[in-house]
Amino acid sequence: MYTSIAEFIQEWNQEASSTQKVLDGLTDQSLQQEVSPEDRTLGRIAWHVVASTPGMLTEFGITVENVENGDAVPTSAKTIADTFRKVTSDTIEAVQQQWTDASLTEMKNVFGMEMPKGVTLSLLIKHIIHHRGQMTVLMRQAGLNVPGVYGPAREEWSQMGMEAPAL
Ligand code: NI
Repeated sequence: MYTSIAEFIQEWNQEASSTQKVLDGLTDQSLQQEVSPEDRTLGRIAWHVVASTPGMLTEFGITVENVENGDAVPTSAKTIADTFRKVTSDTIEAVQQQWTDASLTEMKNVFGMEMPKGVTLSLLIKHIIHHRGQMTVLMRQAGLNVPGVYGPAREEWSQMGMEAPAL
């Protein structure tokens, strides 16, 4: 749970920028990549990350612009990545303008559960991290380069002139 808006913004900036790198690495064709015909495609997961962020903020009681056509996955990877850039800055602006450090301890019913507002912001970030992990696996399956998230990705070791650790 966050106890200050500044703490949230700092973590949001880090996680949004890693997520942006993943989204910027997608190609139009890769959006069709799927783990099975019954599961979300890479494009649908990517668009879910983008569109669900203002959706969750709205559930938390924050006024923010929704993503247009949130149900229809764009065919352009660039549209998805560019929309996330806007969602990222809208999120920072809305939280900074509408909540204060003191409001983070207020309780709020979110998705049927009572929780402090400072916890809702943790959920927002955890949700993105969860789906970002799924996206990097589908990116491997699609044959794309994967950007490092919490450490170098396989291809980044060789760019540094080093071998990736065995495990
Ligand atoms: Ni989700």
